[in-house]
Amino acid sequence: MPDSAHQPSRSTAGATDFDVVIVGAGFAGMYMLHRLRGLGMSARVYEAGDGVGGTWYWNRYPGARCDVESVQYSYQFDKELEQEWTWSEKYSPQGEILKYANHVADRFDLRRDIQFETKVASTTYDEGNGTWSVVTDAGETVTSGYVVMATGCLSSFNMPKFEGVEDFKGASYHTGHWPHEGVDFTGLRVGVIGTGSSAIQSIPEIAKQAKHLTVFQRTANYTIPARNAKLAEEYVQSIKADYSGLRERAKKMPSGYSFPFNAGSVLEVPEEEYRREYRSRWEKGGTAYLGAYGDLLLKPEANKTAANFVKDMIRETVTDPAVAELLCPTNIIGCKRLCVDTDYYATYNRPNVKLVDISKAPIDTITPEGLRHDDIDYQFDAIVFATGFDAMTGALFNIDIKGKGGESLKEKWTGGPQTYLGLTTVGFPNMFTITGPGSPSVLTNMLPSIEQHVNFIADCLSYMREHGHSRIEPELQAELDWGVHVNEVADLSLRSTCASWYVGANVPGKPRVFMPYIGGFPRYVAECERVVENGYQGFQLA
Ligand code: NA7
Repeated sequence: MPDSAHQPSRSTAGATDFDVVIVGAGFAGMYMLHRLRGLGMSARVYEAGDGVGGTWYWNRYPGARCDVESVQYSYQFDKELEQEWTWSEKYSPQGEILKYANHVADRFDLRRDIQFETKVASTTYDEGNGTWSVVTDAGETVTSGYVVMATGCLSSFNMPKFEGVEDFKGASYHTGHWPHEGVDFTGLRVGVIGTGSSAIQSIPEIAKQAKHLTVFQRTANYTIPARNAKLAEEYVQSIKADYSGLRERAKKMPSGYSFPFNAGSVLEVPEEEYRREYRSRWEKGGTAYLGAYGDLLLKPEANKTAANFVKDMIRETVTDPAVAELLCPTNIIGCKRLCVDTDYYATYNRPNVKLVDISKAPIDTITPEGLRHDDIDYQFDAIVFATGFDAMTGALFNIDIKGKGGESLKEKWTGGPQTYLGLTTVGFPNMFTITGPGSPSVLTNMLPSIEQHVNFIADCLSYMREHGHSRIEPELQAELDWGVHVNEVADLSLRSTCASWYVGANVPGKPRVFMPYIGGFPRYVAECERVVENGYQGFQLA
């Protein structure tokens, strides 16, 4: 039952419990709430966790940190907030980002409108009233004029169906759902399944504690050293002295993230020169490695130059040549999301770490003592599943969302997500998705993308109120055209060509569709602005 602090207050419109229900209290849900309050609208946020922070609340595995530099992975809507908060490291650790989220929640007094430890089970659109009915897992039902899905892109963790998993006698963990009290692996035999970003960040930390660590790798991944460091006081001051300049430079980048980017072609540069450039970026660290040349994600032969340099670095770092070869990825660099690490490859030089190739044969079964692969039995005290997320649509499908005519979102998107601007979908009036599929989202710095979406939604609701509208739904043609455009730009990039979570390949049965919009942040923002200037072109307002 809901506690009394959360009894519904009347909405400003009077016909529903709230003007808006927001699902999720991560960075998207928190800022959405703040903007709605500014408009004098009533809102309730439902959050499954017992605190704010979203992905940073759940992903507490050892070594978890952001792969975007901290000074840019932050809100920019409030200049005082920007000045008063000081990041301590180049790439902030999970704990510091969570602290920041809590600071924001306190500073803007957000908690009083957030109902924690409550999942939304279903939302149903009532065509007669033009309202949404939202039912929680506690059985509470509230009505609202609008629903905003701030459910996150990487929030529904992916647990593949391994046979025998329930029989394992040791402890098992998923990186995306880590115990809050932390895990001490000291003296334990540990198995890690997966070698994506979460594994690449946690493996060096787990290896330091464990008696022995075995890593099961299906696909080798590219990772660039983070070169993480404490931020010098002078550097922080220089950023704060011109924060708006930094934000403006970032907004002009396709990724919404400011870093040194060279638009030229690597294919016109002598080998000696481009290798010098790759080395310099490898030494500086981070995903800016891929900003070395403009055609790295467009032409396979260009991509190879950057990929080969990383493979050379792997061979230089890892002392056992056979292990080094196993760690060398065979696919396009940057096709799967490029990872950023601290001592990942060097960890395989430790005597207590073993790499097992499972690319040719999958894990047979989890056993009570560990797991079996290729007729070999491995014994573990703990298994870590670093198997990623049901990205972008998983969290939405965990809610039974029903629109006009009782159509479910899951059914509508059986063949892949269909959206207008990644914000709305036909048949689901007055429902918005923050950083939904079909928007730049995971291909960009999430914080500015979240803010841009929240501002779009808040401005739209304000416009509707001013013009006496209470219903918004995209036009079918606008949605179809947007889908064609999203696919067209995806086809131009090498990023759409491999089995990544961008295309849903990591979840068996998920349709293979490149979900985020790869046309770049500036182009996307310009498109949203054009839509607004033309009186919300492509939307039906009633
Ligand atoms: P990822 O990047 O999706 O990585 C998941 C890893 O788990 C990856 O190596 C997968 O191999 C592996 N995996 C998944 N299913 C299986 C099964 N059934 N058997 C063996 N191995 C499996 O998730 P992360 O959490 O690391 O990172 C997600 C994002 O979070 C990251 O991109 C950053 O943006 C932050 P595969 O590659 O599919 O062969």
